[in-house]
Amino acid sequence: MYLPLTPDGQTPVRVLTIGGTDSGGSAGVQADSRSMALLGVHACVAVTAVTVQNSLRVSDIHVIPPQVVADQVRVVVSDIGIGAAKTGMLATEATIEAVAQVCREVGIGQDGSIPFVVDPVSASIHGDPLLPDSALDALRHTLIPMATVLTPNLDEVRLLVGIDVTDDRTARRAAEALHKFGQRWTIVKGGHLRSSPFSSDLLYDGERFHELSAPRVDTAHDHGAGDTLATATASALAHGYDVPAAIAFAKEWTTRSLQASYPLGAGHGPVSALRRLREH
Ligand code: PXL
Repeated sequence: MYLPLTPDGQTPVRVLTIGGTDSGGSAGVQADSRSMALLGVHACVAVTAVTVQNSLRVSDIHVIPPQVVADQVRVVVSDIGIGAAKTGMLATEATIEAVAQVCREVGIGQDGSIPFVVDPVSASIHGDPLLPDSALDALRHTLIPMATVLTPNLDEVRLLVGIDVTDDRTARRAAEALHKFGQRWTIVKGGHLRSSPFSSDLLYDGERFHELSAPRVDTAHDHGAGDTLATATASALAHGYDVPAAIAFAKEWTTRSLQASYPLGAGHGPVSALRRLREH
């Protein structure tokens, strides 16, 4: 259930998150860093955008210049070294292109040696856009093909391939359509299919389907759930897990974080990695 912990005084596994901040502390690089800390992983962070956000809405976005995003990635990889990287909110087409370029340069992704989880974040939990539709093509054709794992939710599946997933058959069709972008593994996350008593994620490597199912956790406080799954996957990959094992680990970690979710402000509360502190 847990990733191996590094003894005191030794350098732990490092994972780089490339994404936006959430001033409310529920999603984005804050959620990623918190999950990583509680997984025993050292979080490195390349910020793409600052969101002005609370539990109710995203009211403003300040985009970091793409070159500054790329420089954060470059200096971290060249000095600190990382075992995996993940992306979340990328904010603009220019940032997607800069991230793809620097990742290629430093060996992140399928053509390099560093596993790469691409979470194609397009909107906040409140429905506020975090990526313009005009940037979708850059995501489809520039960044996603570099991914070791692509982790869209059902809204992102609809945006990327225009398929409305309502059952197992349409989930398989979507996985096949998404897989044509060229990434190594595709997951279609079923967590948003609220008509189902299960949260079933479908994994596809171009040949075989694997299904991972967990009982649906009935909570209104699921902010950061997608970030948590992608982060836990990247953290397990950094420890050398293969992709199906990393996703199985991440699914269990996310389910437990959903079970421990808590209210925050007047809107959506976050999933909680903090519950790890009560476990031994
Ligand atoms: O959960 C996806 C996500 C990622 N990154 C940022 C966000 C959100 C959702 O709200 O705000 C910055």
